[in-house]
Amino acid sequence: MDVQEQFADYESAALDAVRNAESAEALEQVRIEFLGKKKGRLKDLQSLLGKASPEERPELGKRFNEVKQRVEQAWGERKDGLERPPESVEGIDITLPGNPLVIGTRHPLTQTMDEFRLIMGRLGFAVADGPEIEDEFHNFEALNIPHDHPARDPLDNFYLETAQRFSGKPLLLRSQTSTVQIRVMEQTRPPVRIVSLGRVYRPDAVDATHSCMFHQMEGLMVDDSVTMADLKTVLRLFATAYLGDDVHVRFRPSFFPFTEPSVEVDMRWKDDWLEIGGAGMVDPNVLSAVGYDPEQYTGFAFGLGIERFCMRRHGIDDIRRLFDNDVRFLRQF
Ligand code: FA5
Repeated sequence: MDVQEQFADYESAALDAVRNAESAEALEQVRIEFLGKKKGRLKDLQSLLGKASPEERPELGKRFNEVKQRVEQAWGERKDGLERPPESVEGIDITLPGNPLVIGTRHPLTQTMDEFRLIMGRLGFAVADGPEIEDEFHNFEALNIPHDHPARDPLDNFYLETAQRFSGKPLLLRSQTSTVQIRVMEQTRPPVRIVSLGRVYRPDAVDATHSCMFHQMEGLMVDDSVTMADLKTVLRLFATAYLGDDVHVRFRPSFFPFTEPSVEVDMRWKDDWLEIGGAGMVDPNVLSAVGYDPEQYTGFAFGLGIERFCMRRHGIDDIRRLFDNDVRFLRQF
């Protein structure tokens, strides 16, 4: 075999070995055998150069370098290929998109409340919070609900006997978010413009439209000259923002101890009237209880049932579906 043939033989054997190496270890063995610096087949090839005549040497040197370069390049490419993740694992094409990860969705009531906060924020109302465990002052007295009022009947409220033993005064789960009106006014001076959204508790008989735990959005605005027209405007803007332009808001005379005059608020949407809450002008006694001068300030307040809105918007026919926590139902929202 002449020198040229030996070069060709080396090159084809090296390229075959590189192609057939199935692992990094096998490829390293190929490197030692074909490209090793101290011994191995490249070294043998190099020694042929030394034996060549001075005339042949430049041509052979060039050929040697070309062959060496091609083998090194093939080796480098094979190394990259082995390090790259395979595109197919046991018949599975791992470059295809996988099944989407099923993550949870926000509860429809949470979505409704987030949207309410946003709408009321655009109308200039800040968000306030209050505790769900309340004392009688904030749940009743400051709201002008006297001691002998039927709303304070233990049978109509969830009183907490154990908590009372520790605190030394009667405590209960708040029955309305109107408690937050008092807590906010105790701590701020007018102008006041807040909403408060949260859970309230009543031992009501549970049916398709009533739950013993539900959510309300309280609204309160107090300033120099707040009127009933402001109240209706805010409620109409709110209702149309949530449901759409064809919403009508209607007031019916009513009674709440903490507002005077008081109204029931109804809303008509898609030809159906729906009672959504109570409202009215803040009673002067309430303003006095928190140290506001009723001669100087007026205000309106409202309390809306959040479930009713959410059910109407999404066509949910039974309030209990919101609390069953059946993911097949909740996943739809
Ligand atoms: C009140 O709770 C007053 N605090 C509202 C208010 C606030 C009046 C400020 C004046 C000024 P009422 O008890 O009507 O009012 O409840 C308000 C709304 O809560 C109802 O219209 C209804 O939408 C909802 N609601 C009442 N009870 C339940 C219940 N058991 N389950 C679900 N939603 C209820």
